[in-house]
Amino acid sequence: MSSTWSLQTPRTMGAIAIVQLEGKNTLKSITGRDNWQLGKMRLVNIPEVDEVIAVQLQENTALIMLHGGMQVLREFESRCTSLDISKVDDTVYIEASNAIEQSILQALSVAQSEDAIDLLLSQREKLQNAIPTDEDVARSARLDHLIHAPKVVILGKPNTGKSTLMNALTREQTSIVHHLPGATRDAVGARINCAGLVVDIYDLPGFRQSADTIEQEAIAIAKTIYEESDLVLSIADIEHEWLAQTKNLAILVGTKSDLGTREDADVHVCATTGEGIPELAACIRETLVPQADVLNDRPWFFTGYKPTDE
Ligand SMILES: Nc1nc2c(ncn2[C@@H]2O[C@H](COP(=O)(O)OP(=O)(O)OP(=O)(O)O)[C@@H](O)[C@H]2O)c(=O)[nH]1
Ligand SMILES: [Mg+2]
Repeated sequence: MSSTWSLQTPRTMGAIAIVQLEGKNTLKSITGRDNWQLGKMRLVNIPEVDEVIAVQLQENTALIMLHGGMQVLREFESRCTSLDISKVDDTVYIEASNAIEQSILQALSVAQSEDAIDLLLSQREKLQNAIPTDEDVARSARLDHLIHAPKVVILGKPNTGKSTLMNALTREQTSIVHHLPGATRDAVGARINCAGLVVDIYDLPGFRQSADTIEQEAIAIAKTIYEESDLVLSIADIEHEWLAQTKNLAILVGTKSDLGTREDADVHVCATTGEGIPELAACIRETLVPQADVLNDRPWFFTGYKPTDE
């Protein structure tokens, strides 16, 4: 078995950094100490790296707790490289008894929406020897939005109230609002909770012809975000028409409902008073992750799922 290490804590400044070591004698080779008793913590000095707390958890698995500074981590990393201990990105969960449990624990560690937790925990038995149908694949892709925050873009003609809507959804002054069209120059993004579903929402500048090269550049970036989006909130008020768009998952949002409502909108909002905002949030959630999918008894073949090796 080869020697590997993986970082268990985020790769950023912190009080401690926890590293998991795999492989026979990996802890011995990195600390230079022998006779590790299973489960017994020791304070050891790794020369020119750090004074660390280390524990051998199982015959082939150990943990090292370093101080969490970036320089310490860099020193540790180069020490591992010089000892031929390679870095792996996937955490090995010693409590997992098979590949399915391993992938469930991995997904739990990155899941963004709370609803993912119970659903992932209920997949252990369901996934045993399960073979996905086409319908399972489609439903599983929708449920994956509970793990990885989907991208939602607000798209519409200038001055239709996109930024005001963005601020109502984020409950903060995230975007500049102005009575003159063209107020939003750059795409503005924020992570929000939409009726239990965590999404990344982007307020895009109104796509329009402009002689200003900087504005054209900003619109080009916004178009890329639009292309990558999972859902479009297509915006129009009573004065402006919908912007032509080609995404098949879209909600038609009629804004400025205090000034009049559009017959052809799916949802009506008045972002200045907050009217219709909870309904829009519920609609976003239901469109991306329908409740029927959450309640469905079939297995969820989430991204990263590995069939059991038993
Ligand atoms: N009456 C009313 N006015 C609104 C509402 N929402 C936005 N407005 C006004 O509409 C104008 C444009 O609002 P913005 O949110 O800046 O519009 P936008 O679509 O982001 O505009 P650009 O960034 O220029 O494309 C501002 O004067 C807002 O105060 C609303 O619900 N009711
Ligand atoms: Mg704007």
